[in-house]
Amino acid sequence: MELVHSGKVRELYADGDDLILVASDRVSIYDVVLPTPIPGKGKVLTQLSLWWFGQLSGVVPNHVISGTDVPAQWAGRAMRCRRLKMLPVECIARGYLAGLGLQAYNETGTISGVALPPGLLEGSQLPEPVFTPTTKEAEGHDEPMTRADVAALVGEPVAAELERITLEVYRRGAALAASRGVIIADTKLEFGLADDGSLMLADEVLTPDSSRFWLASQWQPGHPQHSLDKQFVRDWSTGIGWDRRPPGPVIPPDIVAATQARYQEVYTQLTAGG
Ligand code: PZK
Repeated sequence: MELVHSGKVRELYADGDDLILVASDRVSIYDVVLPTPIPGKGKVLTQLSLWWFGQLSGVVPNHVISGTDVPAQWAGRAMRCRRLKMLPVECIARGYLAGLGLQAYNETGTISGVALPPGLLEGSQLPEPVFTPTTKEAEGHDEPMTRADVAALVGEPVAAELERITLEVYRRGAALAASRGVIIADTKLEFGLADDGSLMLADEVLTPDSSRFWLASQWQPGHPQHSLDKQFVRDWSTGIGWDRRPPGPVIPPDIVAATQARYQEVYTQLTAGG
């Protein structure tokens, strides 16, 4: 199969008219891919995405053709997808203050043009989720976009739909996760257009690689929050004095095992029961 894109932790292959999106077991922290894989991570994230696509199918159609009709070597960690014309916008919804949203708030009191109340802390919940689109940069970091920037790229009607659907996906996902003890602080979505012009949700959805997942029972605004999935790796890498510059350190077996178990728990906690 022809490799069409290779990301930090995933690959995209062409299979005739379809694409095969393959999630690896690679893990990235502080933007650096570590040399040690987390066995099962690719499967967990793929199965979680497939589950969310199903949960959200009433909100927005998606690019998934099949989670099972994929080459055997990637069984469980690949999705067969429709090839879309991808829109050049990272559609982000934020419900809590972290990362670039926190930085914008501290500098301006606003996020993507939305004025926020004073006195919010790192990790605070926002009064309402905010749509904070960014560019997709091939190199370097994505840049914030205004609604006008998005409209200039995709047209006003599509821009309005992107905002509405992104916020709706976030609200539904965050509400479901909250009912199971997990805070989804923010999430990044990607959309594309099908041949008939219809808007579809693409890529992965509401995974810990595309979103910030926090354990509700440990949430404490005023400090950086513990990431539900990668915290053992982050804490260990800090503890050994890694300076966050590549190459990343080899992860010892006990940290691999704890992180592997954590990914399985996140999947079970979100998807189990009704
Ligand atoms: C597409 N990416 C990002 C993902 C990578 C890169 N359905 C689609 N149609 C056309 N293009 C894409 C998709 C999807 N999803 C996604 N780039 C293009 C990406 C995974 C690995 F290397």
